[in-house]
Amino acid sequence: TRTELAAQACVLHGFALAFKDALLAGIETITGNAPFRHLVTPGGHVMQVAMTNCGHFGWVSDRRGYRYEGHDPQTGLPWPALPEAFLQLANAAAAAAGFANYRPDACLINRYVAGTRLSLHQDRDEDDRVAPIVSVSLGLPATFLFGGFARGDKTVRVPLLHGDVVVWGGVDRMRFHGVLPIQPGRHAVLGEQRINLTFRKVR
Ligand code: MD3
Ligand code: FE
Repeated sequence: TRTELAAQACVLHGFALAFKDALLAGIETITGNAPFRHLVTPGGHVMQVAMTNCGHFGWVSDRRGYRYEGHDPQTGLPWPALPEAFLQLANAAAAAAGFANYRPDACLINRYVAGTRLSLHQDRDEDDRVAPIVSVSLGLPATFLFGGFARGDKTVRVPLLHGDVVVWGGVDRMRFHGVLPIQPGRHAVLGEQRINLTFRKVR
């Protein structure tokens, strides 16, 4: 089933469940080579969410700013490749949401533990501001905040469960969004964490 959030944004409930073994194996390989780390914002704050990346580009933040980099600054190595199963999932989810021929070149992997939140923001570091972002939720549940085009616009709360996929593109691509603090709990497969993958077209 699916929930429409806006003209070009929807939740595909459970869409990633068919891919979960490949997702978990991929995350193991990726984080073995590019470990989760807490980035520092340009303002000097340590981010609550731990992050890593795979694909041609990875999102990084430091005192100099936010940007995409071809190499992991922590190891000097290229980011791990996007596994084929990740690309197939992202492409199939985008197609189901009405975006044909989606070919992401980056995947940001976020890890949340109990109490971790992600404050309201826009994703504006990608050159392509229209191509969809495909988001895959794994592990502990989350409440996603879906806003408008100005920070102060009303937000709606969207519950996201293990296996849910959200697709946002076109006119809804630049909406403000965030994640409320994760409630303590244990997921049967992922344990005491939530992992979110966001596929992006950067260049
Ligand atoms: C709506 N991640 O990594 S994914 C992020 O659950 C991020 O980890 C959240 O926001 C997470 O930047 C939310 C869903 C998402 C991603 C991008 C969007 C929603 C979006 C871009 C525009 C509108
Ligand atoms: Fe975001």
